[in-house]
Formats: sequence, C-alpha cells, structure tokens
Amino acid sequence: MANENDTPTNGYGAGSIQVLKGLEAVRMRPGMYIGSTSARGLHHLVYEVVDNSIDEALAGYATKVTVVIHPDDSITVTDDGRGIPTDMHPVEKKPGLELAMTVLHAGGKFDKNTYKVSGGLHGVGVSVVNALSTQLKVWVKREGKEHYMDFATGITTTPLTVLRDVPAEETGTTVWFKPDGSIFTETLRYDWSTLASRLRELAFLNKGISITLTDERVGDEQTETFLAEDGIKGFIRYLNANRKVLHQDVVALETSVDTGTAEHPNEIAIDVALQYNDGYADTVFSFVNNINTHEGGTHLTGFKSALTSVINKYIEKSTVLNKKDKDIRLSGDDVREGIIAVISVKVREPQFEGQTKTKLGNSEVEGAVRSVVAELLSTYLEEHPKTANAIIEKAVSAARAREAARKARDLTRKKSALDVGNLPGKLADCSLSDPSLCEIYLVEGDSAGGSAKQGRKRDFQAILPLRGKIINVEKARIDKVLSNEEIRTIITALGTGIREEFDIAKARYHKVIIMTDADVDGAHIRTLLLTFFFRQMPELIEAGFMYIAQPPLYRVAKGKEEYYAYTEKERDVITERMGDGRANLNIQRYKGLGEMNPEQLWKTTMDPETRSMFRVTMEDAVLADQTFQMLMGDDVEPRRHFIETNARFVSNLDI
Ligand code: 0RA
Repeated sequence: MANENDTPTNGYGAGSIQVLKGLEAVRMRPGMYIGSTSARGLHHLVYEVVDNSIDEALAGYATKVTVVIHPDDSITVTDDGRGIPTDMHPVEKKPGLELAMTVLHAGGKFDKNTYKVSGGLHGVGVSVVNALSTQLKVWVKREGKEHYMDFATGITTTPLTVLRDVPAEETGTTVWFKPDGSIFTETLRYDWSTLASRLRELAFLNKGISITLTDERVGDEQTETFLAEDGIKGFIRYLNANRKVLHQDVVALETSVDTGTAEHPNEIAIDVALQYNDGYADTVFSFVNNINTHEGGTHLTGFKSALTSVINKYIEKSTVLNKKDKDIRLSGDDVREGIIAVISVKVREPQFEGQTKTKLGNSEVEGAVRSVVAELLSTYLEEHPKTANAIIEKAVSAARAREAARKARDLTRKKSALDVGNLPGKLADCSLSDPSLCEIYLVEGDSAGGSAKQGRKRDFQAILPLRGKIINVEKARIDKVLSNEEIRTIITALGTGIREEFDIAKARYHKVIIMTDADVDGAHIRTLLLTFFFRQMPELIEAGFMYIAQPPLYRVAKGKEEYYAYTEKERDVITERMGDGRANLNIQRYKGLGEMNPEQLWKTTMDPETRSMFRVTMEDAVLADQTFQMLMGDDVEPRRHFIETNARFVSNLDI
C-alpha cells in the first residue's frame, strides 16, 4: 500500500518521521511530559518504567518488580510479566516492542482489561523515558526466546534481535536506561529514600506485588524489598508505627462498585483503611490509579462525608453519652482528629483536575465511595462498641476544643488585609500591597530581626522577629496552639487564617521565608515552624510560598576583598583561590545571624539578586508526615541524626 510520504529506499516511511517528531517534541519540551527536568523529573523516569510493570502485575501476570540503581546512576527495572509483545504490528510494520519504546502513548494500546494509569502525572509511556536517555536497552523474554533492542535518545540503534533460547515459561521485561545529562542539567543523582518511599507506597497500594530496590553505588550494596500482603492496612500500620493507637485493628474495606450500565460498565475499585491514634493531626492520603491525589477530589469528598455522617448518627443513637454531648454536632475536622486513613480507588477513565492535575473530578466516584464507606463504618462501630466510644470521645473533646479555639481565633483574625491597625506590633510590614510582590521574613531572635529590619528593602520585604519558643503543634491540640503568642502573631501577619478557614487568596505575602541561625537551635526552631505550617497551612506549602533562607556559614576576607561561603566546600574553594597562604586571610565562621550587620545580611541572604533559598515542597506527603512525626515525636536519636544531616523534605530551588 504505497503512500506518497513513503521513501522505501532509505526505510524512513511516514511512520518513522512521526516517531522522530514525537520524540523530538519530548526532548524539546521535556517538562511537558515529565513535569520538570529537576531531581523530580529524573525520578519520574523510574516511576514511568515501574508503572508499566505494575500494570502488568495488576493484570495478573507479574508478581515481582526489581529496580537497581547502578554505580553510574543508570537504572534497571525488571519484571516477570508476559514480556512486551515482539511480533510485527500489521499496519506499522514494526515490532510491538519497538512501537512501545518509540511511539508516544503507545504503552497501553495492547490491553484494555486493566486500570491503566493515564491522564495524570504518569502514563506518558516508556517512550518518553527512551527519548530522555542517552542510552536505553530492553530485553524481553517471551515464547521461549530472549529478545533485545537498544536506543540512543529514543532512536533505534539495534533493531529487534533474538539473543538466545530460554525455557518457554521464563518470561519478563527488563529495561535499562541512562538519563541524559543534557536534559537533566540540575542533577543526575538518584536519591535512595525518594525512590524507596515511592516504591514502598506502590507496594502498599498494590497488594501482593513484591518490589525490590537495590543500590549498587554504596560500598555495601543496599537492598530492600517492599511487599504488602494485606495492602493498605499495612500502610496504615506503617504510618501509625510510632503513634499510640486508639484501637488495635485497622478498619478496612476492599470492594468494587459498578456505576455504569449493562452496555457501558464502569467499574470502580475502592480500597479504604483507617485507624485512629491519640494525636491531633488529620492525615488522609488519597490515591487514584496509584497516583497521590494531593488535591483530593470526589473520592476524598465521599470518604469525608461518610465519616462525618456515620459518626454523628452513631452519637444520636448512643446510650452511653450524656444528654449534653448527644446534642453536639461534630464537624469534619472533629471526627478526623487523630485519624490516619488511606483511600485508594482505581477507575478506568480518571479525570484529573486542579492546578497540579492531582484532583479527581469523576462525579460518580463520590457517591460510590460514600456509600461503601458509610456501610463499612456503621457496621464496624455497631460491632466494636469500645472502639466506637474511644473514637467518639475523642471527636467530642475535639469539638469542645474547637469551640475554645474559635474564641482564641477571633483574637487572631484580621478584619481586612488593609486593616493595619490589627497587625502585630513586632511586624515591620512592607509598603507595597500586591501580595505577589511581597515577602515576609520570619526571623529567629530580636537582634537578627533588628539587622533584617535595617538591611531590608522596605517596599517589598516585611520582617517578623520571633522571640519565644514556638509551640510543638504535633503534641498540642488546636486551642493550645492558638494560645501561643508567636503562632498568633504569624497567623495574623500572614492573613490567611488556618485549617478549614484557610484562604490562600488572603495571603498577604507570596513568599514566606524562614530565617534561622545555622546551628542546632536554629534547626529546631525551623522544624517547629515547618511542623506548624505543614499541619495548619499545608496549602501554603503546596502553593510554593514557603522558603528557607540560606545565610552564609563563612566570611573569607583579605584586605578589602571579601567572599561568603555557604558550605565548607565553598569555603575551601575560596581560600584556595585567594591563594598566597592562609596567613593574611581572615576566615570568620558565622554562628548566628546576629553576627552580621544589616548590610551583610542583605547582601548574603536577603537580596533577591544574589541570595539562594530553598523552597519547601510537599513532594512526598507520606515522607513529610513521617519526617515530622520523627522530628516531633518522643524518639530523640533519629531527630538528632536528621537535624545533623539536614532537611530532606526541603528541595533546592529559587535563586
Ligand atoms: C501489553 C501486552 C502484553 C504485555 C505487555 C503489554 C507488557 C508491557 C510491559 C511493560 C513493562 N513490562 C511489561 N510487561 C508486559 C502481552 C500480551 C500477551 O502476551 O498476550
């Protein structure tokens, strides 16, 4: 079938040209396909390949997935599934394997019987990984043969070949790739704990699949296998591991609901698990097709409304509570105090919405989740009255605290953003009123606060010195948190309100910058502040408004010449460069911000032209939650270690 675009002499038909165009587009605008070319995008490559293997496992054909980080930071992903088809595609006249590796979105075309991860963050297909790798090799065992192909920046370099015969029952796919340094210019280094936490999460979300991660870079090869025999129940136990639980058994359900018709079935798999602890945080993780829906959506709404209504109904019927408490109406916040829950749904055609495309839009999911969760919970409460009472007592006291908090909050709530009269006296506000131009520095200590006030550009930089200890919000209920002077001051200054009343539109600054000393006390104050923001204003972090200032550690001077170093390595490079003997060099180690004069503080830490800051991200909420738990919990040793090796949940960005 001749086509005018065909040029059979050189073998590049219309199909090949399309392929090249597609891969070129990926290399031209990689961010469009994998979100970013930072560390995050680099890790995304692994998730993309692993997702395909997980899909094969969910289809019932693979049981084991392995991921290896090699010494050169290349990656191998292996599964024991059926192997990517290698036979010729009748129309494209190319092996299925080659199409899967070179054609955008070709991944899911073969098989429609499973929930594919598509339309969200993942699911762009392994061809994208291929396009963004200097080299990619793939081995497929199927039908008694081991097949092989390789590629460079997505272009086929070795066409499909058969390497050897293998026993017919030996099947599977192995992909090795080396990310392209000309694309991933920030870093090519894979982070063990980033990969481990995503793979652990995938193992919890996909019961029975064994996922092994091996790091060949470290002296003693490090390896860990994630396998959750009881799925997200294990996830809950893992998340609650360091907490005191109100009931021993994890409440869970696993079912599927069909919201479609006979002609158009629409099956939704629903997997929910929860357990209460004696803390005050509300931790609900939601997933759709294994993607963390940070922005929630219909499945989360369905879950929350079921929880609130079932517990309120239970109270109405309760014979244990006294009259006064029976009349109480519990809010969603009340019934979720101390909960850890995971909601995982799998839908065939997910609609992802929201700013980061992590909000589920499918309306049919809300009712489906609500009804199965309501059924599960009411039965559970009926059958476990002791647990039911523990949960209800907690929710009732949360409601009382909420009432007390409301009164305290009235003291902190500003009448309007312009009502400067209500702003705390310690705040040196900026003069501009457009929040997108404004930034606020939360500064440790009065003396550093004084320098910052003198050194700042007052049109767009506000300074709030913090004096006393910040309360540990992990260990206190909201009313107590709000009675803390420093916290009240921060809330008032930011203007957003907190929790359910939080409104990002009211933020008075789009950069909130924590500036503490570079010592252990400074790290502690920073952690307390981050815990507060993570628990009470996660939206601020999600919006990308939260930063950590990076003051220099050293000043190296010789006569009039002076340089600032932000790490020890930098200090050494500078001293080396300044050459002629350390004798006439003056090396000063800054112990605190207070040691810098206003001009130095401006130059090194506050001047947008030259400063470097970390933007705080919620990249991995599970990791963040655990980090905070570890940092704020009772166990001292891991906290010390963490503070010494610095904040993981903080990723480098803004310059
Ligand atoms: C579609 C059909 C078949 C296998 C796969 C996809 C497949 C893809 C990947 C990607 C990574 N690992 C994989 N394993 C399998 C096979 C259809 C058949 O054998 O009938």
